Amino acid sequence: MLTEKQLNEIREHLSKAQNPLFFFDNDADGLCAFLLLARYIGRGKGVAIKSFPDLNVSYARKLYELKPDYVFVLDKPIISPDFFDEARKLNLPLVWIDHHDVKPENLQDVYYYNPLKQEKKSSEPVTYWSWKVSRKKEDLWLGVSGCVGDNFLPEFVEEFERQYPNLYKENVKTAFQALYETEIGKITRVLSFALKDRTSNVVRMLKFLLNVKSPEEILKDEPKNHILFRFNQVNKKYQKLMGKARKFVKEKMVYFQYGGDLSLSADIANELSYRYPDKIVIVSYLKFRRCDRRRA
Ligand SMILES: [Mn+2]
Repeated sequence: MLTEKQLNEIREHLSKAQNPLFFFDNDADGLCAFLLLARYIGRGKGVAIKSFPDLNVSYARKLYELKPDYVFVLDKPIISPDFFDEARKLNLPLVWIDHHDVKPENLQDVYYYNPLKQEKKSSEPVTYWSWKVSRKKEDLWLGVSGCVGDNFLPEFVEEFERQYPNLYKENVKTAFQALYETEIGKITRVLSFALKDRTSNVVRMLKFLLNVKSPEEILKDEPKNHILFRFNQVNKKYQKLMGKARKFVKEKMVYFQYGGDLSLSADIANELSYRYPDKIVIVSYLKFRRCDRRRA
C-alpha cells in the first residue's frame, strides 16, 4: 500500500506543478487516475500512452510541444531509458505512480510510487491511490469507475452507492459484476471504448472529462455527446465479436481468435471470464497486414 506520507508527497508534487503533463496508460484505470489528479489541482494536460509495454521515446516530443514543468506517469510499468534521458535533459521532475509487479531500474531522481514496493504489499490500481490523494467528493465516481475497470472493487464503493444509488445496485459482490451490471460499470466501458479513437477525438474527450460536472452527463443520450456516440460505434463491433466468441465456448476453455482494425482483446477476455468463470479464456488478435504481393 502507499502510506499517508507518500500520499502527502504526491499532493506536494501536484501543488508545485504549475503546468503538469500526465502520461497515462490507455485504459479506464489510467484515464481516471489522470482525471482525478488533474481535477484535484484544476490544471494539467493528459496524453494517453498507446505504446506497449513501455512509455517509449516517441512521447518525448510532447515535452517540447507542451512545455510542462512537471511530468507524471500513471499506470505504466516501463519507461524507456531514452524517454528518461529526454526528461532529464530538460530538468523535469518526474513522478511515476504504478501498481504493476516490476522492478524498474534507473530510478535516480525519479519519484517512484508503487504499493508493491512497500512492506505491506498491495496492488490496488493507480486510480485507487489517485482517489486517496484527491478525495474530492464530487469525483468519487471517477475513483469507482477506474478501479472497476481494473477489476478491483474498492471499499469506498459503499460511499458511492449512498451518493449515487441510481448508478449502482444492491448486492454487488465483485468488480466484474459492477462492470457489467451497473450504470457506473457502463460508464467505465464507455470511457474505455472512447479511448479507442483518433487522437484528436481523444483530446476532445479529455477536455470534456476534465470539466464534466456529473457522471450522468456521460450517459446522456443526445447528439452532442461524442463519447457515447463513439462507445456505440465500438460497442457494435464488440457485440458482434462477443457473439462469435460465444460459439467457441468448450467444456474447459474458450479459445477465440479474431482480426480486424480494432483490438478489443482485453475487453473480450474480461467479459468471457465473467460469463464463464470456470473456464480458461484465451483471446488472440491477428492484426491484418495489407498484402503487397504484385504480379511482375
Ligand atoms: Mn492499465
